[in-house]
Amino acid sequence: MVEYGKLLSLSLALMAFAFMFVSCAPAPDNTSTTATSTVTPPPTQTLSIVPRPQKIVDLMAARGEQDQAKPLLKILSPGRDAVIDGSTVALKLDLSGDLKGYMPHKDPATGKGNHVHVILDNQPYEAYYELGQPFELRNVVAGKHTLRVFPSRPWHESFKDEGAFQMVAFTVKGGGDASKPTTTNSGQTMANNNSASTPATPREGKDVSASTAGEVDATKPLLTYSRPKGEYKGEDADPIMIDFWLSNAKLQGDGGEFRVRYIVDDNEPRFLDKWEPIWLAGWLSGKHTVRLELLDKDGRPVDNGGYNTTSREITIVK
Ligand SMILES: [Cu+2]
Repeated sequence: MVEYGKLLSLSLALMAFAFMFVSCAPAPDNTSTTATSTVTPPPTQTLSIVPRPQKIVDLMAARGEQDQAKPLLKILSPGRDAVIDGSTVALKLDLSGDLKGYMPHKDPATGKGNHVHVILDNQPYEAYYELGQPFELRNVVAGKHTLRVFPSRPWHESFKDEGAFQMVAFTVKGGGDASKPTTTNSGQTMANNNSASTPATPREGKDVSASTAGEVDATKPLLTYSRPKGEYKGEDADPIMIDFWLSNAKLQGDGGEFRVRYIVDDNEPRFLDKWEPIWLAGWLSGKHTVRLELLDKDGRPVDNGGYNTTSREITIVK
């Protein structure tokens, strides 16, 4: 009897254990099956190319001839292969050429205007408005860097004439703190409050992310990503322009052999065979990635220091 009692309590314990296990295990399966069958699938984004928006067409008409300008940009500072002590790099540009009234300047009322796109290494560009004042790149880390510049319009479309684009390589000694995070998008114009050398007038400038140059060859085909970047809100959120600069490469639709491939999120790749901006409509609110790549005639990516394949995350707020 004693033996039987032991056996009984053991089997009761085993049954209790088994019951606990059974009652816990299947639960997640059941709930997930129920959930997937009732949730509406997320809407898919279908982008299409649309004409240049009418408000930009109207703006161009109001600007007179300046969109036919042939601006020439020169980088006065930093000099070619300059070695700079410290983490602040002052950029000075000279703008000449057939300007037809084109001049960078931010309208204080609208916060918009012609400006120059300034690209350190392969980071997103910064806007430079008042060329009479140097533009400071702050917190630049030690090492080799490249700067690329080209003139742009208030809606961020670049001028594409020969001589509009310039690139220079330079080296920073000392440099900024690589562990410091990227500064906020709190505005393009910031007074330098943290040193005794605070200029009397606020200077344009920006803290930059930590990066160094790619092994880029200025004589080889080079795709410079310009737009889109950052956040797009309200009426600016649809359509959105894709724009880039091409050096030493002609696209197939322009009589050359190269193509530009763009990929939005994980959609199928699409191709650009003419060097001109496109406007894409149909964006959904949220974060998206836009990737631009330069391809050779066989459809293979053309490497140039890693700059010819660039992805940016953008945010659409509708
Ligand atoms: Cu711009």
